[in-house]
Amino acid sequence: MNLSPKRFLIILVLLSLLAVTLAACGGSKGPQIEIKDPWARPSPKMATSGAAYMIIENKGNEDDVLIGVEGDVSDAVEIHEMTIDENNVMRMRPVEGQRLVIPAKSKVELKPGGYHIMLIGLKHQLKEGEVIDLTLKFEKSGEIKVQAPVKMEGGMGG
Ligand SMILES: [Cu+2]
Repeated sequence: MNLSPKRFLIILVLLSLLAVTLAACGGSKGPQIEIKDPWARPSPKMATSGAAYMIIENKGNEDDVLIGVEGDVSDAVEIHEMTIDENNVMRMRPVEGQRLVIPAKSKVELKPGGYHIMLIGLKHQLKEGEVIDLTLKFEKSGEIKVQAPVKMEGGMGG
């Protein structure tokens, strides 16, 4: 193959264009977390704990992990999941290692009967109409603040 200086220059230009394109794609790499429909359940009068729910969507091309939640409505906040034991009894337990993986191009739904954010040691009763502040901590995306209105289940469609 005869590589004239002109051809060589064209190839060089094409290669550098390719490099620029790849770099641009690289910029959008990583997780891209979006929180949808956060809400918390009203707590019964004497209840010492409450629960909050939401949909955590990851539109990026890399997994992320929810590694903790902070809030000031309770003494502690834990990531929990509901499971059904051998006697068909529903139980909840803290998610192992407090690590909830949010896979790339996917979403994890926190909902009654499944994953939830447990508000342990409520400082006051959660009443409908109130809005609670939570800070979600992700391994790669960092902290994301969420405002969860307190409302009855299924209070809002969609
Ligand atoms: Cu729980």
